[in-house]
Amino acid sequence: MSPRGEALSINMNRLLHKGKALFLAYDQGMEHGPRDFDKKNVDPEHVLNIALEGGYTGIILLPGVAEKYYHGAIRDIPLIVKLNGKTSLAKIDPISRQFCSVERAIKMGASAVGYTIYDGSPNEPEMFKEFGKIVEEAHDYGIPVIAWMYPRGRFIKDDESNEILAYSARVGLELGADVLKLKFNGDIDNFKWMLRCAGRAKVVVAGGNKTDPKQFLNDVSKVVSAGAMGIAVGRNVWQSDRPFSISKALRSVVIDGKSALEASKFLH
Ligand code: FBP
Repeated sequence: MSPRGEALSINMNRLLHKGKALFLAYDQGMEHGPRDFDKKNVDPEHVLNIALEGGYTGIILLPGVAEKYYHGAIRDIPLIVKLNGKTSLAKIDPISRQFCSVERAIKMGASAVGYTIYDGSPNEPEMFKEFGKIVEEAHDYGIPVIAWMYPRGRFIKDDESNEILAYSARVGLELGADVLKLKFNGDIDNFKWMLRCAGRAKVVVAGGNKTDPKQFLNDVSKVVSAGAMGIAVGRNVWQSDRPFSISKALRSVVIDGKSALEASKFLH
């Protein structure tokens, strides 16, 4: 129900092109710090321009950058505001608290909101509670919620094991997320099982550290063919020497359904 009482459906279409998602993530300045940046990509305008020229279907920002930079032509790209975040400085049990409301994100122009959940952390209950409230509020406004499902903490021995990844997929569904951002560990059969566990929640795959572009395209092609709705990528694009070329290649795989081999022509 909306704040006025009428039922609203969740509008995901604004974030998709041909039913697929190509999201550019740029929240690493808080999560990892400026060590991820060089003189070019430290400037949000540069990365927002990659998102615009590269034909991304969504840009993921924290509220500070969104408020100061999501203006003008860039507003053609749907905005996804991350409502929580943490630095890599505090060596405590993983927890990421909300510091932006759904309402504030909507005022910035958000078409969706995002939230990281460290499932398995001793602080999991706090994040679950906060996330539940976010889902309720966002759905009142008819916008989707994306959950970064990142199992982490002293009880998680291997955050990329098949079992833990599939567990995260199910937890995200149970918590009410519309889209789950999950990692791919290279085991495509397990990835298909993760999709089954995610049920009607859609899945986008996280990028990770910058890697060989051809290998990255291969992985993207595999997960999209298996049924992922798309990807949410950051460093593999804006840390690249040729961010526009890799963007074209990713778009042709994710949106146009081309093979990794066909798409690799954009890399030359
Ligand atoms: P990348 O493609 O650069 O890995 O970005 C995806 C992302 O989920 C970001 O949204 C977030 O800042 C980062 O990864 C979190 O990474 P970590 O695994 O270090 O927590």
